[in-house]
Amino acid sequence: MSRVTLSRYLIEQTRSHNTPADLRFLIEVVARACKAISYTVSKGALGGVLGSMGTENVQGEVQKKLDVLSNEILLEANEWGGHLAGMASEEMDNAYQIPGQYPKGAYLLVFDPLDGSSNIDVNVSVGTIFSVLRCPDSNGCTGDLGDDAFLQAGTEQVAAGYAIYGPQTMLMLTLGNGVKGFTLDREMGSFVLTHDHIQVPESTAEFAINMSNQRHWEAPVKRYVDELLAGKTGPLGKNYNMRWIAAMVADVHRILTRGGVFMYPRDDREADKPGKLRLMYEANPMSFIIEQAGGMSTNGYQRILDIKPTSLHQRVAVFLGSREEVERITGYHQA
Ligand code: AFP
Repeated sequence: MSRVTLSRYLIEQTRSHNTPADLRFLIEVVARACKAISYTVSKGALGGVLGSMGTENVQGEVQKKLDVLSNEILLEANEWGGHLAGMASEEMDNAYQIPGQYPKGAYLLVFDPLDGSSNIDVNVSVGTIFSVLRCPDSNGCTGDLGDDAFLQAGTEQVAAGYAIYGPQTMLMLTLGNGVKGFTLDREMGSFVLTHDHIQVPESTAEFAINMSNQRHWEAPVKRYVDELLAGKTGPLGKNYNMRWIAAMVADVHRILTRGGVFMYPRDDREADKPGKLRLMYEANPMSFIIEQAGGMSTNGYQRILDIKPTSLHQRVAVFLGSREEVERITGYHQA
């Protein structure tokens, strides 16, 4: 059987679902940038790309060299094609303006260029997460773009995806009609459709959470995790296993593959930060993907995709994955 590359898949989407040509181009450009990031990541110490820059991003986190390189790769790949009105990145304080010499387009691209950067120097999986929104100005976003153009609920996303740089490089993509997985064929240089029908199993016996924060969690999360740990003789009546990779891409990828529940709850350390994860760069795209694969995603109280952002770097608590477990933990918050 002939192989379906990402390009062919996108062209078929245009025929079957009217995917606009400029959105198709946008996805192809992002995929090309992810290939370049994959190549750069894989060089490791040989390419001099490990270690820190010695600078901090807007979140006050120390930037790794690969955070900065990946950010530059995505900006350079996407700024000239005429498909974007602007970009926003976890690594930049404000919206990125398309340079004046290039035409502007109808879409906004939002990304976390290198998720899981604490894994870089220890050769564990990292990834790139992206989300695509429409420019909100019906006359076209022609002038300089303010941060507020990006402050749209996750339900407004027209596409989202991530690349995972692990034993294989894969691109997982949703255009709003299911989730498809593509594996990078390094010899051919193309992403090939290898995971056609991705569904998160409804129930699971696997959870992911950073247990070292347990003492800081709110009561519903303490209760739920205590019940998970109680195993077969506890109220949930089964033994659970735990995994934590410290890169959301890798934990979500496992959940898309075999189910599970991923949690990054809010905690009581910094009252002004509801959780660690960023709504626009991490939680929204991953929630879109998980929902499109039949899973569920909430902040404990409401569907993440319904949250209207108030700032570009807003944080949020995240509970996502297999429906049965996300419903349970959400119910404990609402009790
Ligand atoms: P970095 O990309 O800044 O390393 O953060 C990754 C992340 O936002 C998310 O991908 C992980 O799930 C989470 O942080 C890991 O956090 P811990 O440091 O608590 O393990």
